[in-house]
Amino acid sequence: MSDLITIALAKGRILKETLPLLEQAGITPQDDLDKSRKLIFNTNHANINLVLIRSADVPTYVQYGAADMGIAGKDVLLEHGGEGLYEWVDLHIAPCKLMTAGFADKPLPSGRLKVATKYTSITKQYFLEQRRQVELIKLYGSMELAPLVGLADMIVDLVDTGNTLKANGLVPMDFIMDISSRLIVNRASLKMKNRAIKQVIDKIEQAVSEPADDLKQNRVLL
Ligand code: PRT
Ligand code: MG
Repeated sequence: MSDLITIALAKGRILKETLPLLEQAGITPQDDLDKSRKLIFNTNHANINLVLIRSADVPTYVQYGAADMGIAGKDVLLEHGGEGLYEWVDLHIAPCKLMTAGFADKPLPSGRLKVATKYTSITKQYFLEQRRQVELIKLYGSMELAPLVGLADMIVDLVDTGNTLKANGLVPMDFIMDISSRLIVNRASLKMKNRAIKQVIDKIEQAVSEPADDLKQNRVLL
């Protein structure tokens, strides 16, 4: 019998794009992941289970082998650090850009910039490379509010359509990096359950390279 493989999936916006990809890979959950309150799901494959967790927790589950593989945003992976796991393939789903943003018409202070973000690790690295002294203010969401209430001069956040910034009177400024979701694999699982893991990876890689028509529309193809 094949080894049991657990795949960690992120709730929220990544899930919407993950489900058609899994479907295309021939992996079908037995319940409706969007509606169910369950956290562990069986699939049409007796040896493949899914767990549904917060996006930021996906690398942690995979790092410790509680899940053999997972799907998470590059932003989340960079913040996590990537210990104990391989970043296997770019799935090209949930694409967006990490950017700095602020007021269009307000000059930035000449001294230390106050930058609010959820992405403190990437942001610290970015401003280090820019040789710019900044004070980082860690937030867990709604970064756009910070400049409006004087908490920060600037934010670093993900931008997709730009509508959220616009709705709050802010503009995107400097591009930091492109972000998309990646398939990650636990290092020990890859060794111990090599055959079963490789089978799942192959299915997913094939789905990525041969997307169904309805998938293509949602994806940035390189
Ligand atoms: O929201 P919650 O705290 O519950 O969890 P989460 O933020 O971790 O999950 P979720 O569902 O928001 O998904 C986050 C993941 O989706 C990120 O880690 C990215 O890899 C990916 N992703 C892709 C995005 C966006 N696009 C995106 N636009 N995550 C967040 N946003 C937010 C952004 O932070 C900003 O508030 O959407 C807003 C900007 O969107 P536009 O279209 O208005 O520019
Ligand atoms: Mg969110």
